[in-house]
Amino acid sequence: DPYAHDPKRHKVLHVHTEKPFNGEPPAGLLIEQFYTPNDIFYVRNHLPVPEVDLETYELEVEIENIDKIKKLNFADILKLPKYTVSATLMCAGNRRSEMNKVKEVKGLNWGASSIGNATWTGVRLVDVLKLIGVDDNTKEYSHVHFEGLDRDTASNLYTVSIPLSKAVNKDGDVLLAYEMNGQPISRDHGFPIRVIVPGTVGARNVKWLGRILIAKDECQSHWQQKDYKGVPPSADPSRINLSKLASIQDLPVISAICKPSNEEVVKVENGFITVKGYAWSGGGRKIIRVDLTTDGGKEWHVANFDHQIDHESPRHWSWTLWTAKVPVSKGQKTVEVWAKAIDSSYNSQPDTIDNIWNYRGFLNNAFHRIRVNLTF
Ligand code: MTE
Ligand code: MO
Repeated sequence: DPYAHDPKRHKVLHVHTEKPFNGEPPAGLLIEQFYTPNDIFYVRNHLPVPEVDLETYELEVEIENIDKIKKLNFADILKLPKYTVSATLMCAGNRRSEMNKVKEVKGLNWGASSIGNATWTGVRLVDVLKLIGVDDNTKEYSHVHFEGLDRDTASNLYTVSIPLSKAVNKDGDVLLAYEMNGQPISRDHGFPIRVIVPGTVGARNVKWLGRILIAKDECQSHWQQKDYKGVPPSADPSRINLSKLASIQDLPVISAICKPSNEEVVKVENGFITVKGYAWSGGGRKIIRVDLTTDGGKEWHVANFDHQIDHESPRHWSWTLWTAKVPVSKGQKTVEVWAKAIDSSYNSQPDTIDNIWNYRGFLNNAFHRIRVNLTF
Protein backbone atom coordinates (compact mmCIF):
# COMPACT_ATOMS: atom_id res chain seq x y z
CA ASP A 1 0.00 0.00 0.00
CA PRO A 2 1.73 3.20 -1.21
CA TYR A 3 -0.43 5.13 1.26
CA ALA A 4 0.67 3.19 4.34
CA HIS A 5 2.95 6.03 5.48
CA ASP A 6 0.45 8.86 5.05
CA PRO A 7 0.08 11.06 8.17
CA LYS A 8 -2.84 10.94 10.63
CA ARG A 9 -5.59 13.48 10.01
CA HIS A 10 -7.94 15.49 12.20
CA LYS A 11 -11.26 13.77 12.91
CA VAL A 12 -13.43 16.75 11.92
CA LEU A 13 -12.32 16.62 8.29
CA HIS A 14 -15.06 15.40 5.99
CA VAL A 15 -13.27 12.78 3.90
CA HIS A 16 -13.92 12.63 0.14
CA THR A 17 -11.29 9.97 -0.55
CA GLU A 18 -8.83 8.21 1.81
CA LYS A 19 -6.23 7.14 -0.76
CA PRO A 20 -5.17 9.68 -1.88
CA PHE A 21 -6.42 11.70 1.05
CA ASN A 22 -8.86 14.49 0.30
CA GLY A 23 -10.83 16.20 3.04
CA GLU A 24 -12.36 19.50 4.13
CA PRO A 25 -13.54 20.93 7.47
CA PRO A 26 -17.19 21.74 8.28
CA ALA A 27 -17.96 25.23 6.91
CA GLY A 28 -19.18 26.54 10.28
CA LEU A 29 -15.82 25.68 11.85
CA LEU A 30 -13.85 27.05 8.89
CA ILE A 31 -14.87 30.67 9.44
CA GLU A 32 -14.42 30.72 13.22
CA GLN A 33 -10.90 32.01 12.72
CA PHE A 34 -9.31 34.36 10.21
CA TYR A 35 -6.28 32.05 10.04
CA THR A 36 -7.39 28.49 9.46
CA PRO A 37 -5.76 26.15 12.00
CA ASN A 38 -3.26 23.89 10.20
CA ASP A 39 -4.86 20.62 11.31
CA ILE A 40 -8.32 21.48 9.89
CA PHE A 41 -7.04 23.16 6.68
CA TYR A 42 -8.46 21.25 3.69
CA VAL A 43 -6.14 18.63 2.18
CA ARG A 44 -6.04 17.94 -1.54
CA ASN A 45 -3.60 15.17 -2.47
CA HIS A 46 -3.35 13.47 -5.86
CA LEU A 47 -0.77 10.92 -4.74
CA PRO A 48 0.75 9.39 -1.58
CA VAL A 49 2.40 11.86 0.79
CA PRO A 50 6.18 11.54 0.21
CA GLU A 51 8.52 10.95 3.14
CA VAL A 52 11.15 13.65 2.98
CA ASP A 53 14.31 13.64 5.10
CA LEU A 54 15.53 17.19 5.88
CA GLU A 55 19.15 15.97 6.01
CA THR A 56 19.13 14.81 2.42
CA TYR A 57 16.50 17.18 0.98
CA GLU A 58 17.62 19.09 -2.08
CA LEU A 59 15.85 21.60 -4.26
CA GLU A 60 17.03 21.69 -7.87
CA VAL A 61 16.76 24.94 -9.78
CA GLU A 62 17.33 24.77 -13.51
CA ILE A 63 16.96 26.58 -16.79
CA GLU A 64 15.77 24.58 -19.79
CA ASN A 65 18.59 23.43 -22.11
CA ILE A 66 21.28 24.85 -19.85
CA ASP A 67 23.39 22.20 -18.19
CA LYS A 68 24.11 24.00 -14.94
CA ILE A 69 21.87 22.84 -12.09
CA LYS A 70 21.74 24.88 -8.90
CA LYS A 71 21.14 22.67 -5.87
CA LEU A 72 19.96 24.10 -2.59
CA ASN A 73 19.71 22.10 0.60
CA PHE A 74 17.38 23.10 3.42
CA ALA A 75 20.11 25.08 5.23
CA ASP A 76 20.91 27.04 2.05
CA ILE A 77 17.25 27.98 1.76
CA LEU A 78 17.07 29.10 5.40
CA LYS A 79 19.96 31.51 4.74
CA LEU A 80 17.93 33.53 2.22
CA PRO A 81 15.85 36.48 3.52
CA LYS A 82 12.78 35.32 5.44
CA TYR A 83 9.44 36.65 4.31
CA THR A 84 5.83 36.17 5.43
CA VAL A 85 2.70 36.48 3.30
CA SER A 86 -0.90 36.17 4.45
CA ALA A 87 -2.78 34.32 1.69
CA THR A 88 -5.86 32.26 0.99
CA LEU A 89 -5.51 28.99 -0.89
CA MET A 90 -8.49 27.60 -2.80
CA CYS A 91 -9.07 24.53 -4.95
CA ALA A 92 -10.59 25.05 -8.41
CA GLY A 93 -13.16 22.46 -7.37
CA ASN A 94 -14.41 24.40 -4.34
CA ARG A 95 -18.25 24.28 -4.22
CA ARG A 96 -18.29 21.58 -6.91
CA SER A 97 -21.02 19.64 -5.06
CA GLU A 98 -23.57 22.35 -5.93
CA MET A 99 -22.70 21.99 -9.61
CA ASN A 100 -23.08 18.24 -9.25
CA LYS A 101 -26.71 18.77 -8.17
CA VAL A 102 -27.51 20.72 -11.35
CA LYS A 103 -26.07 17.94 -13.51
CA GLU A 104 -23.46 15.32 -12.74
CA VAL A 105 -19.84 16.45 -12.96
CA LYS A 106 -16.48 14.68 -12.73
CA GLY A 107 -14.27 15.29 -9.69
CA LEU A 108 -14.18 15.26 -5.88
CA ASN A 109 -17.49 16.39 -4.45
CA TRP A 110 -16.15 19.43 -2.55
CA GLY A 111 -18.46 21.54 -0.43
CA ALA A 112 -17.58 25.18 0.28
CA SER A 113 -14.55 24.41 2.48
CA SER A 114 -11.79 23.49 0.04
CA ILE A 115 -10.39 26.89 0.92
CA GLY A 116 -8.32 28.15 3.84
CA ASN A 117 -6.34 31.19 4.92
CA ALA A 118 -2.90 31.13 6.51
CA THR A 119 0.32 33.02 7.00
CA TRP A 120 3.07 31.45 4.93
CA THR A 121 6.71 32.03 5.79
CA GLY A 122 9.70 31.18 3.65
CA VAL A 123 11.84 32.72 0.95
CA ARG A 124 10.77 34.68 -2.07
CA LEU A 125 10.92 32.86 -5.37
CA VAL A 126 12.50 36.03 -6.86
CA ASP A 127 15.46 35.61 -4.48
CA VAL A 128 15.95 31.99 -5.55
CA LEU A 129 15.63 32.82 -9.26
CA LYS A 130 18.22 35.59 -8.86
CA LEU A 131 20.73 32.85 -7.95
CA ILE A 132 20.45 31.45 -11.49
CA GLY A 133 20.33 34.88 -13.14
CA VAL A 134 16.59 34.96 -13.86
CA ASP A 135 14.69 38.17 -13.12
CA ASP A 136 12.18 40.59 -14.64
CA ASN A 137 14.61 41.31 -17.48
CA THR A 138 14.54 37.68 -18.60
CA LYS A 139 12.89 37.56 -22.00
CA GLU A 140 13.79 34.14 -23.45
CA TYR A 141 11.57 32.18 -21.07
CA SER A 142 7.92 32.53 -20.15
CA HIS A 143 7.06 29.82 -17.62
CA VAL A 144 8.19 28.38 -14.31
CA HIS A 145 7.58 24.68 -13.73
CA PHE A 146 7.29 23.28 -10.22
CA GLU A 147 7.81 19.57 -9.62
CA GLY A 148 6.62 17.84 -6.45
CA LEU A 149 8.35 14.87 -4.81
CA ASP A 150 5.11 12.89 -4.68
CA ARG A 151 4.79 10.16 -7.27
CA ASP A 152 2.55 7.26 -8.18
CA THR A 153 3.62 3.66 -8.74
CA ALA A 154 4.40 4.50 -12.39
CA SER A 155 6.65 7.34 -11.10
CA ASN A 156 4.44 10.06 -12.52
CA LEU A 157 5.25 13.30 -10.71
CA TYR A 158 2.91 16.12 -9.83
CA THR A 159 4.20 18.97 -12.03
CA VAL A 160 2.53 22.22 -13.08
CA SER A 161 3.62 25.71 -14.14
CA ILE A 162 2.86 29.40 -13.72
CA PRO A 163 3.74 32.31 -16.01
CA LEU A 164 7.26 33.67 -15.41
CA SER A 165 5.74 37.17 -15.21
CA LYS A 166 4.00 36.23 -11.96
CA ALA A 167 7.13 34.57 -10.59
CA VAL A 168 9.53 37.47 -11.22
CA ASN A 169 7.06 40.18 -10.18
CA LYS A 170 8.19 41.53 -6.79
CA ASP A 171 4.55 42.31 -6.05
CA GLY A 172 3.56 38.77 -7.04
CA ASP A 173 4.71 37.56 -3.60
CA VAL A 174 5.39 34.00 -4.78
CA LEU A 175 6.99 32.13 -1.89
CA LEU A 176 8.81 28.90 -1.23
CA ALA A 177 7.25 28.42 2.17
CA TYR A 178 8.59 26.30 5.03
CA GLU A 179 6.14 27.54 7.68
CA MET A 180 2.35 27.69 7.78
CA ASN A 181 0.83 29.85 10.54
CA GLY A 182 4.24 29.94 12.25
CA GLN A 183 4.67 26.14 12.36
CA PRO A 184 6.86 24.01 10.09
CA ILE A 185 4.65 22.97 7.18
CA SER A 186 3.06 19.62 8.00
CA ARG A 187 3.49 16.59 5.77
CA ASP A 188 -0.01 16.88 4.29
CA HIS A 189 0.58 20.52 3.35
CA GLY A 190 3.97 20.01 1.69
CA PHE A 191 6.81 19.39 4.18
CA PRO A 192 9.47 20.67 4.01
CA ILE A 193 8.80 23.25 1.28
CA ARG A 194 5.80 24.17 -0.81
CA VAL A 195 5.17 26.89 -3.33
CA ILE A 196 2.65 29.60 -2.46
CA VAL A 197 1.38 31.47 -5.50
CA PRO A 198 -0.96 34.03 -3.92
CA GLY A 199 -4.16 34.75 -5.82
CA THR A 200 -3.63 31.70 -8.05
CA VAL A 201 -5.57 28.43 -8.12
CA GLY A 202 -4.56 25.86 -5.46
CA ALA A 203 -3.25 23.42 -8.08
CA ARG A 204 -0.20 25.63 -8.86
CA ASN A 205 0.80 25.80 -5.18
CA VAL A 206 3.04 22.74 -5.45
CA LYS A 207 3.71 20.83 -2.23
CA TRP A 208 6.91 18.84 -1.44
CA LEU A 209 8.79 20.98 -3.95
CA GLY A 210 11.73 19.12 -5.51
CA ARG A 211 12.57 21.01 -8.67
CA ILE A 212 12.05 24.39 -10.34
CA LEU A 213 12.51 24.67 -14.10
CA ILE A 214 12.56 27.89 -16.11
CA ALA A 215 11.17 27.08 -19.55
CA LYS A 216 9.92 28.52 -22.82
CA ASP A 217 6.63 26.63 -22.73
CA GLU A 218 3.98 25.72 -20.25
CA CYS A 219 4.43 22.43 -18.44
CA GLN A 220 3.26 19.49 -20.58
CA SER A 221 2.10 17.32 -17.66
CA HIS A 222 -1.36 15.83 -17.35
CA TRP A 223 -2.11 18.24 -14.47
CA GLN A 224 -1.28 21.32 -16.53
CA GLN A 225 -2.68 20.22 -19.90
CA LYS A 226 -5.63 17.93 -19.15
CA ASP A 227 -6.77 19.10 -15.73
CA TYR A 228 -7.53 22.47 -14.08
CA LYS A 229 -8.99 24.10 -17.16
CA GLY A 230 -12.29 25.91 -17.46
CA VAL A 231 -14.34 24.15 -20.13
CA PRO A 232 -17.42 25.57 -21.91
CA PRO A 233 -20.84 24.58 -20.50
CA SER A 234 -21.78 22.39 -23.48
CA ALA A 235 -18.34 20.84 -24.08
CA ASP A 236 -18.43 17.17 -25.03
CA PRO A 237 -15.83 15.42 -22.84
CA SER A 238 -15.05 12.84 -25.52
CA ARG A 239 -14.32 15.44 -28.20
CA ILE A 240 -12.87 18.47 -26.48
CA ASN A 241 -9.19 19.26 -27.06
CA LEU A 242 -8.18 20.26 -23.54
CA SER A 243 -4.63 21.22 -24.55
CA LYS A 244 -6.05 24.15 -26.52
CA LEU A 245 -7.82 25.68 -23.52
CA ALA A 246 -6.20 28.15 -21.13
CA SER A 247 -5.05 26.74 -17.81
CA ILE A 248 -6.68 28.19 -14.72
CA GLN A 249 -4.33 30.63 -12.97
CA ASP A 250 -5.94 33.65 -11.20
CA LEU A 251 -9.25 32.65 -9.63
CA PRO A 252 -12.51 34.59 -9.96
CA VAL A 253 -14.42 36.26 -7.11
CA ILE A 254 -16.35 33.91 -4.83
CA SER A 255 -18.23 33.86 -1.54
CA ALA A 256 -20.03 31.34 0.64
CA ILE A 257 -22.43 31.39 3.54
CA CYS A 258 -20.87 29.10 6.15
CA LYS A 259 -23.18 29.66 9.12
CA PRO A 260 -25.94 28.55 9.29
CA SER A 261 -25.59 25.53 7.04
CA ASN A 262 -28.11 24.48 4.45
CA GLU A 263 -31.36 23.06 5.99
CA GLU A 264 -30.35 24.12 9.51
CA VAL A 265 -33.03 25.36 11.96
CA VAL A 266 -32.39 29.01 12.79
CA LYS A 267 -33.92 31.16 15.52
CA VAL A 268 -35.34 34.51 14.39
CA GLU A 269 -34.46 37.46 16.64
CA ASN A 270 -36.55 40.64 16.24
CA GLY A 271 -37.33 39.72 12.66
CA PHE A 272 -33.71 39.00 11.66
CA ILE A 273 -31.36 36.04 11.29
CA THR A 274 -27.58 36.22 11.38
CA VAL A 275 -25.49 34.69 8.62
CA LYS A 276 -21.70 34.47 8.34
CA GLY A 277 -19.26 33.51 5.66
CA TYR A 278 -16.17 34.26 3.62
CA ALA A 279 -15.49 36.13 0.39
CA TRP A 280 -12.34 36.12 -1.69
CA SER A 281 -11.03 36.98 -5.13
CA GLY A 282 -7.96 35.87 -7.03
CA GLY A 283 -5.24 37.98 -8.62
CA GLY A 284 -4.76 40.05 -5.46
CA ARG A 285 -8.14 41.74 -5.80
CA LYS A 286 -9.70 42.91 -2.54
CA ILE A 287 -13.32 42.27 -1.60
CA ILE A 288 -15.14 45.59 -1.50
CA ARG A 289 -18.68 44.42 -0.67
CA VAL A 290 -20.77 41.37 0.13
CA ASP A 291 -24.53 41.56 -0.57
CA LEU A 292 -27.27 39.29 0.75
CA THR A 293 -30.91 38.84 -0.07
CA THR A 294 -33.74 36.89 1.60
CA ASP A 295 -36.44 37.66 -0.99
CA GLY A 296 -34.92 36.43 -4.23
CA GLY A 297 -33.12 39.68 -4.97
CA LYS A 298 -35.84 42.32 -4.47
CA GLU A 299 -33.87 43.82 -1.64
CA TRP A 300 -30.15 43.43 -0.92
CA HIS A 301 -28.43 43.92 2.44
CA VAL A 302 -24.74 44.75 2.81
CA ALA A 303 -22.67 42.56 5.14
CA ASN A 304 -20.26 43.88 7.77
CA PHE A 305 -16.65 42.79 7.49
CA ASP A 306 -15.42 41.01 10.63
CA HIS A 307 -11.87 40.67 9.41
CA GLN A 308 -10.10 42.05 6.39
CA ILE A 309 -6.40 42.75 5.97
CA ASP A 310 -5.40 46.30 5.19
CA HIS A 311 -3.43 45.53 2.00
CA GLU A 312 -4.53 47.19 -1.20
CA SER A 313 -5.24 45.50 -4.53
CA PRO A 314 -3.54 43.94 -6.40
CA ARG A 315 -1.71 42.45 -3.42
CA HIS A 316 -4.71 41.57 -1.35
CA TRP A 317 -4.22 37.83 -0.96
CA SER A 318 -6.36 36.87 2.06
CA TRP A 319 -10.07 36.27 2.33
CA THR A 320 -12.56 38.55 4.05
CA LEU A 321 -14.82 37.17 6.77
CA TRP A 322 -18.23 38.80 7.07
CA THR A 323 -21.47 38.81 9.07
CA ALA A 324 -24.92 40.02 8.03
CA LYS A 325 -28.24 40.38 9.80
CA VAL A 326 -30.94 39.77 7.24
CA PRO A 327 -34.72 40.21 7.64
CA VAL A 328 -37.32 37.46 7.42
CA SER A 329 -41.13 37.86 7.49
CA LYS A 330 -43.32 36.78 10.38
CA GLY A 331 -44.79 33.36 9.90
CA GLN A 332 -42.23 32.38 7.24
CA LYS A 333 -41.28 28.72 7.79
CA THR A 334 -38.24 28.60 5.55
CA VAL A 335 -36.13 31.21 3.84
CA GLU A 336 -33.61 31.12 1.04
CA VAL A 337 -30.55 33.31 1.62
CA TRP A 338 -28.29 34.29 -1.27
CA ALA A 339 -24.84 35.86 -1.07
CA LYS A 340 -22.65 37.54 -3.68
CA ALA A 341 -19.34 39.32 -3.33
CA ILE A 342 -17.83 42.14 -5.36
CA ASP A 343 -14.09 42.65 -5.76
CA SER A 344 -11.93 45.71 -6.33
CA SER A 345 -12.29 45.38 -10.12
CA TYR A 346 -16.09 45.39 -9.63
CA ASN A 347 -16.25 41.79 -10.73
CA SER A 348 -19.20 40.00 -9.18
CA GLN A 349 -20.57 36.47 -9.15
CA PRO A 350 -22.95 34.94 -11.72
CA ASP A 351 -26.43 34.50 -10.28
CA THR A 352 -26.96 30.86 -11.15
CA ILE A 353 -24.86 27.80 -11.92
CA ASP A 354 -26.83 27.08 -15.10
CA ASN A 355 -24.65 29.07 -17.48
CA ILE A 356 -21.28 28.31 -15.91
CA TRP A 357 -21.86 24.57 -15.41
CA ASN A 358 -19.02 22.49 -16.86
CA TYR A 359 -18.50 18.72 -16.79
CA ARG A 360 -15.41 19.06 -14.59
CA GLY A 361 -17.24 21.11 -11.98
CA PHE A 362 -14.55 23.78 -11.82
CA LEU A 363 -14.88 27.44 -10.88
CA ASN A 364 -18.33 27.39 -9.32
CA ASN A 365 -18.62 30.97 -8.16
CA ALA A 366 -22.37 31.41 -8.65
CA PHE A 367 -24.33 33.21 -5.90
CA HIS A 368 -24.17 31.00 -2.84
CA ARG A 369 -27.69 29.94 -1.84
CA ILE A 370 -28.86 28.20 1.29
CA ARG A 371 -32.32 27.37 2.56
CA VAL A 372 -32.89 27.38 6.32
CA ASN A 373 -35.85 26.51 8.53
CA LEU A 374 -37.02 29.24 10.90
CA THR A 375 -38.24 29.14 14.52
CA PHE A 376 -39.59 32.23 16.25
N1 MTE B 1 1.31 19.59 -4.93
C1 MTE B 1 1.71 18.31 -5.07
N2 MTE B 1 3.02 18.05 -5.10
N3 MTE B 1 0.80 17.30 -5.19
C2 MTE B 1 -0.55 17.56 -5.17
O1 MTE B 1 -1.34 16.60 -5.26
N4 MTE B 1 -2.34 19.27 -5.06
C3 MTE B 1 -2.61 20.65 -5.47
C4 MTE B 1 -1.72 21.62 -4.72
N5 MTE B 1 -0.35 21.19 -4.72
C5 MTE B 1 -1.00 18.89 -5.04
C6 MTE B 1 -0.01 19.89 -4.89
C7 MTE B 1 -3.99 21.08 -5.32
S1 MTE B 1 -5.08 20.65 -6.54
C8 MTE B 1 -4.39 21.93 -4.31
S2 MTE B 1 -5.96 22.55 -4.27
C9 MTE B 1 -3.46 22.33 -3.24
O2 MTE B 1 -2.18 21.74 -3.39
C10 MTE B 1 -4.01 21.91 -1.89
O3 MTE B 1 -3.14 22.27 -0.86
P1 MTE B 1 -3.42 21.75 0.62
O4 MTE B 1 -3.59 20.26 0.59
O5 MTE B 1 -2.26 22.21 1.44
O6 MTE B 1 -4.70 22.42 1.07
MO1 MO C 1 -7.10 21.71 -6.14
